[in-house]
Amino acid sequence: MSLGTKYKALSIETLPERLKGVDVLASKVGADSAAWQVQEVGDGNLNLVFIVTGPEGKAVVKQALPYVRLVGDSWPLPLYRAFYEYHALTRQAARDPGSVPDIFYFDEAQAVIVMEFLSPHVILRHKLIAGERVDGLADFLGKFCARTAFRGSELSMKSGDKKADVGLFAGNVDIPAITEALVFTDPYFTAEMNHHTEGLDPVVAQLRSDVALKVKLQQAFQRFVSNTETMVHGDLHSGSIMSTESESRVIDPEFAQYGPMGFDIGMLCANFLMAYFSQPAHRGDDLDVYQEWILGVIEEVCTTFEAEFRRLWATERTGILYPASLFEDQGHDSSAACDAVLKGIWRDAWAFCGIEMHRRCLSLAHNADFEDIADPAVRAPLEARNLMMGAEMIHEAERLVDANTICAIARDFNGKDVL
Ligand code: SR1
Ligand code: MG
Repeated sequence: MSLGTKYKALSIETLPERLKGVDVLASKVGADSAAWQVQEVGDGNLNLVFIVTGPEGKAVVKQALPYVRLVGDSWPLPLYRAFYEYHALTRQAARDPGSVPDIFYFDEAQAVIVMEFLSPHVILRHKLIAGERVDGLADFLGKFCARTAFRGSELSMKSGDKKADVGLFAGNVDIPAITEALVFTDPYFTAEMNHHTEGLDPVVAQLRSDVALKVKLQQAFQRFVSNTETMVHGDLHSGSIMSTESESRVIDPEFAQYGPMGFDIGMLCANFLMAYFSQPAHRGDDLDVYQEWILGVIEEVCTTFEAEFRRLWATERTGILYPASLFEDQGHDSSAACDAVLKGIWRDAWAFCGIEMHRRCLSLAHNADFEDIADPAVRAPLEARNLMMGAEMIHEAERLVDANTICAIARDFNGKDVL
């Protein structure tokens, strides 16, 4: 059933009437739409998100707005992002089964996706601010990043399928353009929508005058826009993950595009590092223990990623790249080739990581880890540690060996007065 060809934003009041004919939704929550209760819970920067509760259950209805919610209708944004989100979700579900919510229905004209209501999951970022732990988190995320990276590339896919998919996602222009501006460009000059905590000016001036840094980060940017080796989630931060005490899912892939394999894991590690640096403002006696738990998650995400990537390399290398015909079939070990591919992934990942650490403090769309710290005098020195470590990540990306080293650098900055 179609909801009509002319787009109209849903509201709490209109949703039951407009979606009552969507059989799959009725089957999840109950057919009597008059009994549905609707809450709007979207707390992201872009979309409407409704929870529909009926006599038989709950479902989530997500609808794109024709503008950036965070800014308002002065910043129009195409509805087609729901189309890419839907297609990204179906690919992630195939590449890492169970990693994303079940999708029940998609209406392209209305930019509406109806999906599974996850319960008792909450946004991971809120858990990290509250000092909560999630069992199995690192294993889940490391495998998600490795499986989606590997299985979305020509290490695994048929070349024709991969090319068709790159073509499909190439239509997603305006959403990656947000990343191109807000992540890779705006932090490094006085762009219009930028803001940063008072007191950070000396650090910001230092970063913006560091020409070698700008060269490195623009090289990473060049790889981001030019290298279409796999389908990336494109916005994998702790607000795009929902967790219980022991189960997690990845949500919100509307920024999906074909890009470098190291992008998602780099962004993800950046968000754990920002959680780490913000903790002194959120914790009491358990500060050290909880910060070490976060670093443990980073290390395990990375070791799990490597192990899973190597497992897939050994068992699922069915694409045109590094074929067995050139290696194993000739009696040649391909592990040196796998090492080289991983080395490139980590080089990219650490640079993207440092850039994400910068953008969340310097351009539009900061994160709650720092923003929830009400007192700028407390927030600024913590953000300064994060910013300076970000710069080191970008400068040193090619030389950083492993997550152990990253965590050692984080501990070092965590004990420094940078301002
Ligand atoms: C204008 S959108 C700002 C940010 O929100 C999204 O979640 C992405 O992170 C984007 O960069
Ligand atoms: Mg999002």
